[in-house]
Amino acid sequence: MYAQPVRKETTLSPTQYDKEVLRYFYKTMVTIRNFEQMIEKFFLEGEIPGFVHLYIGEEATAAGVMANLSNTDYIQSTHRGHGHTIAKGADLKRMMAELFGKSTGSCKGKGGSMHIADFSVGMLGANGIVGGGFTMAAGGALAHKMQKTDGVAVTFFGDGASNRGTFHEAANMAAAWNLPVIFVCENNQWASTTPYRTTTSVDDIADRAVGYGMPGVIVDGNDVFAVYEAAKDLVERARRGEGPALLECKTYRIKGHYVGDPEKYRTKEEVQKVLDETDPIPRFESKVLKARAMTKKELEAIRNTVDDELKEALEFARTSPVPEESALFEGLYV
Ligand SMILES: Cc1ncc(C[n+]2csc(CCOP(=O)(O)OP(=O)(O)O)c2C)c(N)n1
Repeated sequence: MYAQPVRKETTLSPTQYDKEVLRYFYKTMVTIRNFEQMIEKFFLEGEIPGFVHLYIGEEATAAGVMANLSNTDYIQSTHRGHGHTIAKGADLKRMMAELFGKSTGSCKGKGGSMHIADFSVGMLGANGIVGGGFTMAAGGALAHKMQKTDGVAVTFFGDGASNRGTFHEAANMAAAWNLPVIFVCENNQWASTTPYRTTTSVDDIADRAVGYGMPGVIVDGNDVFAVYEAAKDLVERARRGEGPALLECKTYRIKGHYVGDPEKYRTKEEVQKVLDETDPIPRFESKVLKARAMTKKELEAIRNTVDDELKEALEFARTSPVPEESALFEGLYV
């Protein structure tokens, strides 16, 4: 049996980190932020079709978890999936094209923002159905177990999704079958227009791990170091065959639930306070600079590379063709 969940903080100084990991953290977080700012702009201008949910403010969770995974590990994501997909290493050009609905997109332009998948990097798919991915991740973990690899599967989900039956069914099965799956809850305090505590009985989602006999860990989801170190322990444990775990990352959704959300349910001051105090990107910058683990020049060079890569991705997406009419019924499962 497991006791109550534990709260973990980072125990290492940035200088104890491999430089490549620090670079990955920063590049990933800045890429997600800038990619989404572009998407927001082009969606509002009508160039991107469909519906868009932004991950801005939650970048440290994707970067901290994914730094522990390789292309053969699986992830499964949500309607707010751009960050996970970028952090898992998906090709930016094909991803941008997918959002623009172009035939060169990772799903041939038929998935769009909420249904991006990129199997080449183990990204099994975003999902428009809240709570639709838990059992898929458990299935991915079962495949690893049956194939006797040391691969793991990670499923990301919101605090709202943790109240769906599929969470409980998958958590129970994963524990009963000792599957290498990590349940990562991104508790961003809101489920659409609903504040966390009005629909959820427990203070921490991680409390629920006890009921399924798996370890539960709580971290500051806006501290990429804390997320990385906590996820590392749980991923290594799963690789060793010690079973599933639940990691709750406390974070905050900076943007509206969807692009265009009038946000009548909260004040601008509430959002600004979180941005001023816990935005993961400036926090990372000041921490590595203070510890002299990275220089301003190194950070700037990374930001420039990200700008170049995003410009290239945008150009690729804009100049790609839309799918042919004849491709309309290709790739359908009936
Ligand atoms: C099964 C289902 N019910 C309702 C919805 C509508 N819906 C879309 S996102 C959302 C809120 C999800 O909240 P949470 O899981 O906390 O994720 P967040 O949006 O905060 O990232 C709802 C209710 C849906 N897409 N699927």
